[in-house]
This record gives sequence, C-alpha cells and structure tokens, in this order.
Amino acid sequence: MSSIDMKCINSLRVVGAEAITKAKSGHPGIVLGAAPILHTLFTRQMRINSSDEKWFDRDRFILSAGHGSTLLYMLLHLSGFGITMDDLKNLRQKGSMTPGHPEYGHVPGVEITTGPLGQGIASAVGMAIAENHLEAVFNKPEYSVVNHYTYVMCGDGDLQEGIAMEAVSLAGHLGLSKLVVLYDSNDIQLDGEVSLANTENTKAKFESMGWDYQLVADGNNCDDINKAIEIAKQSGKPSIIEIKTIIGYGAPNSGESSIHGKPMPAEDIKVLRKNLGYNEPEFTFVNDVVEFYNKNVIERGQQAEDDWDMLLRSYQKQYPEEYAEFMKYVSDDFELTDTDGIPTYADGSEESTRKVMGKVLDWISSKLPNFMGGSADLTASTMVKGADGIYGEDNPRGRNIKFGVREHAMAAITNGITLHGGMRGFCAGFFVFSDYLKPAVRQAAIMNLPSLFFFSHDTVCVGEDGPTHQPIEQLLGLRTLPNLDVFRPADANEVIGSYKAIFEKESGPSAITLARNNVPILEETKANEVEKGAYIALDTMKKPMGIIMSSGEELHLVLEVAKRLRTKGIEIRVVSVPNLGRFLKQSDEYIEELLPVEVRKIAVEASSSFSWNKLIYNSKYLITLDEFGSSGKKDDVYKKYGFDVDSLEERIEQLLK
Ligand SMILES: Cc1ncc(C[n+]2csc(CCOP(=O)(O)OP(=O)(O)O)c2C)c(N)n1
Ligand SMILES: [Mg+2]
Repeated sequence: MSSIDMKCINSLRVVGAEAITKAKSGHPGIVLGAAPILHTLFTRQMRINSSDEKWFDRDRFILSAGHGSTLLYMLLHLSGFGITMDDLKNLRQKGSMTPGHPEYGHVPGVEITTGPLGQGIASAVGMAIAENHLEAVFNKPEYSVVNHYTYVMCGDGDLQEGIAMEAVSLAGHLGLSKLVVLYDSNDIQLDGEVSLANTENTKAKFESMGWDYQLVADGNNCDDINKAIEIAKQSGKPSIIEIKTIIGYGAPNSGESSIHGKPMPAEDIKVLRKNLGYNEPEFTFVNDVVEFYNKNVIERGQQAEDDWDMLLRSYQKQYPEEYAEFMKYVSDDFELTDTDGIPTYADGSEESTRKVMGKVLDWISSKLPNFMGGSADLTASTMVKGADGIYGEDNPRGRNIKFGVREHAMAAITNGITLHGGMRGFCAGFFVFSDYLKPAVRQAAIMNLPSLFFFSHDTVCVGEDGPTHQPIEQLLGLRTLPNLDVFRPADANEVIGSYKAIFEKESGPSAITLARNNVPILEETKANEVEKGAYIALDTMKKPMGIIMSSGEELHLVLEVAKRLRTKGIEIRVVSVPNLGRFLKQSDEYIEELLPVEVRKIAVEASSSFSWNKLIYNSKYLITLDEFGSSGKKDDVYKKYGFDVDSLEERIEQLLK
C-alpha cells in the first residue's frame, strides 16, 4: 500500500471529522474507521463515471450503514459528482447537498436512500437480481453488455436486522455472485460492544446460507482489502468480506462507542491530526489527493464507460434487434398504451378483486418485459406472480421471484430492482402482514420509486383465520404514508381503473389492497373515474337525503342498502372511494360536488375509523371497525361487526332519520 493511499485516507478522516464537528452533528466513528475500505473500493474497483452519473453498466455502491454519509459525500466530492467543499462544510444543514443520511434523487451519485439499518443491504440484493436477470436477457458470447457488480458497505447493526438476514438468505439461495458485501466489523455499535448483543459466528452463518466469506484482519491495509474484493469478484457465490476496523481510528476515544455518533471536540481533532501525522490545512484535499482520485476514479471510470460504449456499438451491429430492445430497457421506454388482450368481464360475472388483479398483472407482464416480482410464499392466495417462470440460477430470465416468507426483504428487494434501472419491481402478501414490510414501502415513498405493492385479503371477512389474519388498522397505516398512492378497488372495473391510474403517473409507489371473496362486476363502478380517487357510483333524482362513502367489498353492501332504502323513499347517493388519498387532493369544487356540505355523510368501511376523520368529524357517522376481528365463517364475522346488508340498512336508516 502506497503513501498516497495513506495520505488520501487520512485526509478523508480529518476532513470528515472537521465537517462533522462544524455541523455539530454526525457520526465520526465510521468515517475514521472505514475510510480505507471505501478509499480502496472507489480508487481500485468501482466503475462509475461522474460525467454520466446514470451510466447503465456502472457498478452500484450501497452504503447500507447510512450514518457513514459524510464518508460517502467526500468520496463523491473527490470522484467528481459535483459535491463541493462548501457542500461538505454545510454538512447536515437545511437545504444542503449533504443531508444527514444519503438521499437518492437529491445527492448526485447516491444510488439509494439509506439510514434505516438493513434496508440498504436488502435493496442491494434486488439490484443484484436485476443485474443478473438483465445479463441473462441481453449478454451474448463476447458481448457482456450488462456486467457490473453491486457493492455494499454495512456495519454490525445492519447485520443484526432481520431484514438483512432475510435478504442474505435469499441472495445465497439465488447464488447472486456479483454481490459483494464489505462488512465494517469494528465490534462496536451505538450502545457499546457488539458482544453485548451478539455471540454469533459470522463466517459460519454466511457460509451456511451459501455465501463466500473472507476475513481481512487489518482494515487499514488497502492491498488486503483489494485482494479480498478481487477474490470475491471471481467467486460463484455472493461474498461477504469481514474487514476488522477500529471505530474512530486515530481519535482519543477510538475503539469506544462514544465516537460512534458524537462530533469530536476541537481538541480531539488536534489529537487526531497528531496521531495520523497529518498537517494539511483544514477542509482541504491537497493536490496529490485530488489528482489521485482524478486518475483512479474519474479517468478510470471514463475509460470504463468508453470501453463499454465501444462494446455496445459492435453489439448494435451484431445484434440490432437485441440492441434496440436493450435501449428500451435502458430508457425505461415501455408503456401500456394499448389494451389488446386485457382481461374483460361479462356483465353479471363474478370474480374477487385479487383474482382480477392477478390476471391483469399477468397481462401487464406480457406487455412489459421489464416487470419483475412475486409473492412472499402466497402466490396461490395473492394471485400475484411474475412471468417467464421462476427466477433463479437455472432460469435467470425468469421474472417470477419466489421470495419465501420474507416480507420485509421482499419489499426492499422490490425497491432495489426498481432502483437498479431498466426494471420495475412489484411484490405481494397478505394485507394484515403489510406491517412486516412497511418500512421498505416507506423507503419507496421517500425515494419516489414506482415500486408496486399488492395486498390481498384486505378485511376481516377473510373469515376463519381469525384476528391475527384480519387487517384493521393497516389501511389507515398505508394511507398515512406520504407519497404512497393507496387503491382499494371494489370490483374488476375499479381494478382496471387502478392499474391505469398507476401506469399513467410519472413516478411514486402504489399499494393496492384486494379482497378475497368473489364479487359481481358492478354496473355502477367506472374504471375511468378511479384516477380521481372517488366518484358518484349511484345518484338520486332529487337532492340526496344522505351520502354514503365506501370502498372495496363494502361498496357492494352499500349499493344494496341504497337500493333497498330507495324503495322506502330514502334517497341516497353512493360515492365509491377507491383511493381516499387522491380524493382528498382533488379541488374543493370536486369534493363539494360529490359531498355537498349540507348533506349528511356516512362512511362505511370495515377498517379503522381514523381514515375518515378528514371528511366526517362526528364518529357517529362512521360505520367502521376499531376492534380486532374474530375467527368464523366470513358472513358470520361480517354480521358480528354489522357489515351485512340488513344491519347496515337498519343503522343507516336510523342515522338519516
Ligand atoms: C433500523 C434502525 N435502527 C436504529 C438505528 C439507529 N442507529 C444508527 S447507527 C446505529 C449503530 C449501528 O452500529 P454499527 O452498524 O456497528 O455502526 P458503528 O457504530 O460501527 O458505526 C444505530 C443503532 C437506525 N439507523 N436504523
Ligand atoms: Mg460497528
């Protein structure tokens, strides 16, 4: 290892510590400890090109330990991504280019928003799946047009997370050989020694899950780190390299948890400089360092892309059709414009929304070759699967991912597939277990990713499985997530309306909740109105005596009630609300048109009442469900909570008196 490596690493350490101290906030421990790891990765391995940030065949780097953001920002600064020294001086400040944790879409060169431990490594598995799949679809002998690695740096905390283990287990099963995890193993975490909470054998654990494991005993030795990465790249399995580092290396309290997340006092930075033998001015990367990165990251990366461009040009000549298709993937140039072959339903036919959705998804897969996903061991229930067979080592062109019962990793992997570029991920599970994966849905919402999440069995009328399987507050939970588009279609027409609304928008994640039971296709529902979130499904001749809002399966009950009450002279308007969030964003005029202020409103939904508080302030008019369900036949369960036509009729009649 050369002295220039040492100089680069020490300047990353000192400038990082200075930036954190200036910000009075941040995590110096990982910056000082792991600087050699990322210096090695960036200067000797990463194929990235800051003048073409989104170069399709770049290596992907995921800082799963998002609290190491300062280190990443410095590397991106030196690698030409447009982050300036002023940005580093503005670390963690309002509106800065250098926010507390890496933010996708905000900081150039950041591949994924991280911070919630475990999410990064799980999404990296999704990126590696996308890479591997695209390799299989497009590469030809002599033409590896898709050929990049997914590198992760994680810490002890990441690997303690359940989501990480779910993802690691699946990655081992899938044999994702181009996934390389660099484990910053410093035996310290926020509260103290890792041994306070862990006694496990990392090597045995990973090897038993189908990974290659290597140990680098001296985390300050770039040559050793690099050698291990070279070996990992050759391996036919995913690889973890456990690199022993010292948290806060060079600081007076190095090796202690107190350096994890507290800015260093000015005196400590003096000691750090002394310990490292570092005398350069404050906030400065000297010319040698800048030139080293110019040559070893920027120029090397430019050359790598130039070489790839040459390869692609001859691929274009040799395989013009594949090239044209590849370019469609690269620019995500797929649109669901025609409706040829879309499932249609005859009047009066019956089908559950989950089955309709399953068929519509199969149809979407037939139209969009880059649509990839699956279910968490519930394909037979959710009806959600990808096309072209099960994805795996023997069928990498398959687009159906068998996630196993790993909901949390499933959603993060879905985000990774989408983040990779060229692909769009989707996944599915039981609605009640959406809580198992919600943090990853939140990540999709924060990143504005167009990931798709499907949830079947969306009310207590799943019946016999009982309260553990009956969602109550889940719909509210999803509706409260900013930037998540939540659909709850009532029948086939609204399922079609939902997918259209999703594919017509620019970006952002969507969730669709679907019902288990067969329902008729209604003449009152309108696919084209779904995009507005709500519309009048059944109106009155004269001014309505009441308005009932409902969604999903309950809409069917409400329409029945309205028709019965009409025979008694009680005229009710029924408003279908397949997407409450969208409806609340409509103009005042539209909301007033559907819900005139002077008319009594009632909401009927077998789910938490809190969803409706923005439209109805008096809980008397909320026919909802705020207790756990119970096991029994679906009709009996529905009746128990008043969600049968007779009970609803009686209650609504009472309320409108
Ligand atoms: C899901 C989640 N839980 C808790 C935290 C808060 N947190 C951030 S870093 C950290 C300690 C992690 O330890 P380690 O990965 O070993 O990092 P090191 O102290 O070595 O830098 C914790 C608890 C978080 N960011 N995400
Ligand atoms: Mg640690």
